[in-house]
Amino acid sequence: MNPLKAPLNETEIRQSVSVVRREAGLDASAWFETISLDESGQFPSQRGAYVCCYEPVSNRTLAGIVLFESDELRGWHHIEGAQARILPDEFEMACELARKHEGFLQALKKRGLDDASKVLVESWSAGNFGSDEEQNQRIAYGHCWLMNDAGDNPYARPIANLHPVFDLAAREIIRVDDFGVVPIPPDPGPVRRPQQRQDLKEISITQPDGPSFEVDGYHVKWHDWELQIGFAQRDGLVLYDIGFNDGGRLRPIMKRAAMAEMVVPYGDPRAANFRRNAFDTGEYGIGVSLDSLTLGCDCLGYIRYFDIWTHDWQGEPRLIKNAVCMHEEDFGIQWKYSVPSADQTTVTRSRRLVVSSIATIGNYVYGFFWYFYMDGGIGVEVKATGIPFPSALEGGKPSPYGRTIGNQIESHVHQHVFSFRFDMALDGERNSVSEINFSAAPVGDDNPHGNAILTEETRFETELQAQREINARSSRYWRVLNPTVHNRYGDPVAYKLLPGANSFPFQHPDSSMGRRAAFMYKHLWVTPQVADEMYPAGWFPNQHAGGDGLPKWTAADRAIDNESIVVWHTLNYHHWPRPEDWPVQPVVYASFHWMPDGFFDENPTMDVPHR
Ligand SMILES: [Cu+2]
Repeated sequence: MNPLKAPLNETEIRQSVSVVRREAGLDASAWFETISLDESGQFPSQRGAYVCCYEPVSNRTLAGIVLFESDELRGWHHIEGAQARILPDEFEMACELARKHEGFLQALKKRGLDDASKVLVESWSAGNFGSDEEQNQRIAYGHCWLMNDAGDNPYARPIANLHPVFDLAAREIIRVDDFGVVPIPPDPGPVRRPQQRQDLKEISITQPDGPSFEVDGYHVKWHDWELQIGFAQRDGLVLYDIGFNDGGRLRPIMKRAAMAEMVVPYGDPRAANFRRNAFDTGEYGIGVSLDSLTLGCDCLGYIRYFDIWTHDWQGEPRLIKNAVCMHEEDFGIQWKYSVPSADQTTVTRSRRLVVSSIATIGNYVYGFFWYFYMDGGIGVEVKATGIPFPSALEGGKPSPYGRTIGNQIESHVHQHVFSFRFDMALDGERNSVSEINFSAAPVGDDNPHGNAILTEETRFETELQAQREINARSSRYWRVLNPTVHNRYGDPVAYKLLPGANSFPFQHPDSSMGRRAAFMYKHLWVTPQVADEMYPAGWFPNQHAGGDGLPKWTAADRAIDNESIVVWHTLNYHHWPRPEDWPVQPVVYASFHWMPDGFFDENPTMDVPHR
């Protein structure tokens, strides 16, 4: 195990808090947005924590690095114009504020609601639409629901058009936006049902000889794969030093892989609904939202769990037991060939190593699944479930932007846009990226039968060339290659990034949302490895006006050919909700795949036991 990349432990979180409280000169009201492993690269041989604090009295966000061995604070500074993420503790605080606010209680009364304790108020990030309050205050927009008595679906009964607006720093409601009473949908939308079918027989997965992986701390060896499991408060699950043991030689593939940002823009322009644009990573944080997983429910089989330490806003450490799940799965056949004339069939089974974690953020639940296959493939899959954001029908009909999915309930068109970040290290530090496109050759002397298919590979030299979109028409994919290491056939060794089902954004690029999430307009970005270029919409998207992150960094059009590079892939799941998504959504999948593409000299699974 590389101890420098292990997640922070309880002692280190406590030490980070005490050093910052001692050294930073913060007001007593200041709280801790992030205490996470330092990955700045400034102190490569020491363990440290990146610490970010918010100070309400001055509306300032500040950050620096705590070094554990020397017990000191380095580089502490105010980040001009930055607004810290919204923490779960602030959600609770805001809900309590609303339940006691006279104007809000009156707005509830207008809707026939007398008991505010049954109303859930969530304080969503406000975005940045140019109002003064967004520039000078820490703002959140409330969304409200009447909770059901069973307590299993707080979102079933939306209270439409009612939005308390919070100043989270002052801990007060600055006004209550009320766009008019809409009847509250009547059904409590229970998720847990008294009648459950009895005809499903148990599936039991056993590994009598134990699993095929070995674990040393956070370091994992499985089949020919090696990797180290890591964690960041913001990214959640991080994978380090992914490599493949090829005939006794460990060949590096990626130095770091993680989901770096996700944003969910909604397509309803009315009332305050245009503000629904959650950056779940940058505005709330995936790591702090991870579930504690349960054997037999979240994960089935022979499971190795990893616990993770996170913290609350006072910096008090909080253990997420079983935050990361790892197991092996049988995955059907690996390969098969039959020779009927010889009555001979050869077949091998495929299996994969699964590393996953699940985050619950408000109404939605996201599973992040990483698959390592024996053939050298790496699968990345998001499983989205939970409760689609509901709104109440006005006048008995859905709006042009939504669809009826429940009794008096519509849900609006939206997208879940993920940005995955990969520090590449294919057989060494310096890599390049190319794009492959296929086309039909013109009919002519070289193509008399009109069947010829042309293959064109274009290698990117600089960042602006490498901002690319998917194209099913040309069967487009991208290759990461090492131009100085060659396979048996003399070609540079490479992995292909094969897009899966994907989509394009519909927000206008010059809209507030378009500027703030500009990364979503390209499915591929390639940048040089720079330690603090971690998040594609910048480090502080909350209330940010936009333009930060990938568009800002890549404007310099830096060289990326035969350099240390980062590959970013945008995965866009377009969601037009269905009645079948209600009251809780069956898992939907969004995924893509890395495949060796001349990295090996032949099928790397020829040694897998066959029959
Ligand atoms: Cu959705």
